[in-house]
Amino acid sequence: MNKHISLIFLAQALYLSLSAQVQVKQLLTEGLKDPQTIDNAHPRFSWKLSTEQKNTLQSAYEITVMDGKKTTWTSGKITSDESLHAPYEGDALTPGKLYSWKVKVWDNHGHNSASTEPAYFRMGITNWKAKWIEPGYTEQATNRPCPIFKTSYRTGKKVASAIAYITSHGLYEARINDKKVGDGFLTPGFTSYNKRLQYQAYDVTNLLQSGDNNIEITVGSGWYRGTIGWGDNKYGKTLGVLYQMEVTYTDGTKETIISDEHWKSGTGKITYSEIYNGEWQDNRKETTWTGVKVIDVPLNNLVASVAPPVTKHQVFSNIKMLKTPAGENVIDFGQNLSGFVHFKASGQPGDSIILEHGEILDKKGNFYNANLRTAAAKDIFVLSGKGEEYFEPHFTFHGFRYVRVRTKAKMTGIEAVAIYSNTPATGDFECSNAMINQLQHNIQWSQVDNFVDIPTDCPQRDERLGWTGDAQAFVQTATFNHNVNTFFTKWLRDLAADQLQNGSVPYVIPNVLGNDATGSAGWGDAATVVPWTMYQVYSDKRLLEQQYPSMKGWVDFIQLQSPNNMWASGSHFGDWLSYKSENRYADTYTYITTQCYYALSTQLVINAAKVLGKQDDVAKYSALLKKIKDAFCAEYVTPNGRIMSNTQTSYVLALAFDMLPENIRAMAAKNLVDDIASYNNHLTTGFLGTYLLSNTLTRFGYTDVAYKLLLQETYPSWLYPVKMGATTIWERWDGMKTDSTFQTTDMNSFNHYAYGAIGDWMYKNITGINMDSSTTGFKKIRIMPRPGGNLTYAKASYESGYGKIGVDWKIQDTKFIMDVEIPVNTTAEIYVPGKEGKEEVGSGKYHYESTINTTKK
Ligand code: RAM
Repeated sequence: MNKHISLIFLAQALYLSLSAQVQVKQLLTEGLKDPQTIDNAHPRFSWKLSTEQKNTLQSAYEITVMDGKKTTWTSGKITSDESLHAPYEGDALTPGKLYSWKVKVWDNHGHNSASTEPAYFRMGITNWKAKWIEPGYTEQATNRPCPIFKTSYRTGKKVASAIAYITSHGLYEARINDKKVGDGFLTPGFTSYNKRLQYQAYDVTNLLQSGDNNIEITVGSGWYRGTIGWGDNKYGKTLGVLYQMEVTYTDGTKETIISDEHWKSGTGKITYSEIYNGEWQDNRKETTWTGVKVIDVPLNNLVASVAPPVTKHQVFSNIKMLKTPAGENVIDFGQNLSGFVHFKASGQPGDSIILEHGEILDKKGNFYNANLRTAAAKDIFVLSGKGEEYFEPHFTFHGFRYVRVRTKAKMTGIEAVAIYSNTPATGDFECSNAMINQLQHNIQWSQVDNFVDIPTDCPQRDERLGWTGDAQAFVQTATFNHNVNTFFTKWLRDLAADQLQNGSVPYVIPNVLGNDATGSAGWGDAATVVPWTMYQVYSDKRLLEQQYPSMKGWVDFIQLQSPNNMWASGSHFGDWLSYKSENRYADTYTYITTQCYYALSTQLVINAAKVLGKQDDVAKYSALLKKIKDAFCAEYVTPNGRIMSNTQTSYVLALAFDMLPENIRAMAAKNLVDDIASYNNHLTTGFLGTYLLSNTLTRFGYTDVAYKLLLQETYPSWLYPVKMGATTIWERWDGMKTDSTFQTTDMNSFNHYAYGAIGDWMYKNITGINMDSSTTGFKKIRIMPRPGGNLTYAKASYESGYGKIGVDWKIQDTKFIMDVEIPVNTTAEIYVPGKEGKEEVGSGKYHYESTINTTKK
């Protein structure tokens, strides 16, 4: 062997051994990368493994937590294949302290490796010294301008580290030396403020300088006192801030800067800002400063943030300028999004720029915003006239694709910016049908547009509330598209906080609609469905445990409403917005929906009780569940599986929640399919039936019918809005009719994720990404594609807690060709269409070919 060849050999051997070498990456603490506010005494650590070597499983791990160079705790070598949520089990961690951690793993091939980059986490604080401050001036009665609070802090020493802890009554934006602190918007977020007010922590070391430092915090009315849920001042009348900055100097000395009586307050350029109505800025305004009012508010509602903040995402700069038939200037950004428009402008002092936001053009092509109801969604900017000025709103967001502009000023650099919760994207889906791809695009967009700190129904009109029914219907799909574990952890804490004493769950969370707006079947069940989904998808057992009293509380509430085990009282939204025409309507009797959800939530409490080892509850709720189902069948079901109302939703709920005895399920499924056929292959389901419909059809052997519904292009169907040019999911199947007129102005959102819940079926069935239900977190994967609908290819990837699951199949003549990727530290069973049985595999990449029957169905 000559020298050259032997070098190549050596390099190859090195490559092989390196790529076979297991590596540890993506270290997360409580589901976040390097979080700054850990509120749990036992933070949990997760990591992913990577290696080119097939069939790799973790066999052991060792976590080490460090405080600087000092080891705080080490787990020791633990024999385990678990790489999600390993808890810290050392001594108490110090509030405010930054810790680092690393992990060493061993695999089943005898390799081991340690993480190369340490991960960090900082504990939240409990020792608040800061004082709540409010404006020292008397506020205007209406159109209240945004208060600004400021202080200046002087130091001659070199700063080694500075951490700012901030929260507010209202929404805050903090600036240090005129630089924005952090990249979050709408902070401190929307929670049930009186019970849980989040604070954020920021490492501001790099924003400080020696000498004078200006700290300035502007506060907007936001959800706290702005109009929300058809009223204002829901949480308080006056805005305020709480600021505490812990500074450590290079000489080791420390200083704490706090909000107190020495701060100043005033109003500035933001003369008005409201979430529904928009923001007004007047660049001619100067601030006159006065003192502040220190108020005595208990700090016991302060909690650390656990979810990612709302941040800026896609920027739309490729815009279309329209002159509408009405002669107005309208910008088309091409996508219905949540966020705002920013731009530069120059003109005369006092020139104004008025931007109004709308989702859709009317039949004639004119700007339309009547469906926003009372939400003005109007930003007004007034120029100082001094050179080029930049505008961007601070404390509002709009749901829009079109913007009507009125101005004399010259505008440049006009862009729309999408803002939403920074939940990591995890899923992608694509297939050979362009309309289905647009549907997937619309689902993805309606998800992010409505994940603006809380899961909302819609982002545009005077609503934007955390509707529980919408969230529970969509949550499973949401988990495919993004990692929403921490997002829902935050929201579930508010759900539990706002749950009534008797266990009833509000229609919306945070509850801004009052204690009478509670207790609807299919809505309140968010209390059980969401934590159970988080447990299944993310293996989040701690969350399940924390939510367990809330889950049980909801079922116990229902039980109180249900003499003889029948929930047949109260007012409920039922199968909201189901199909209605002049001659036919698909109304499902309300108390069929109540009884089915009573069973579902009871079942989920039983499931949770099993996981948590609560045997007494398992027995108790299992006995109850049997009675609920018996009562349902006695009252609503005939011996041959016909269910009262005879609607698609009545069958779907009964089948999906296992309400019927085994022997009549097939007959009930047949009735469902007959009903679909009687509508000429159209669905008629509303919010409750739709998200379960296709999965139920597949479960009972009717995937072909599910495909017919998916491919249906006429109303009511998923593709009808796509055909009408939708870029997001509509609230109603016929938000815009075939003649381009609108269904109604009253309640007609063009950006509502609820019907987007078909996404779950697409990932699970078209591409076949499933989990073996005996495991959680996709530890054991099941790949089971069900090609159909004349699709010639489909591919999806899903970033699970262990890593990427990928499926990519195509059909060539009678050949089915599929590539599959299974992440390290998981196993999978693969079902290949056209092949008998399944194949059990470990991690790695696999290629399959088979022959299938492609006769068109
Ligand atoms: C509407 C909302 C929401 C729905 C409720 C019942 O106001 O848009 O989607 O859950 O009604």
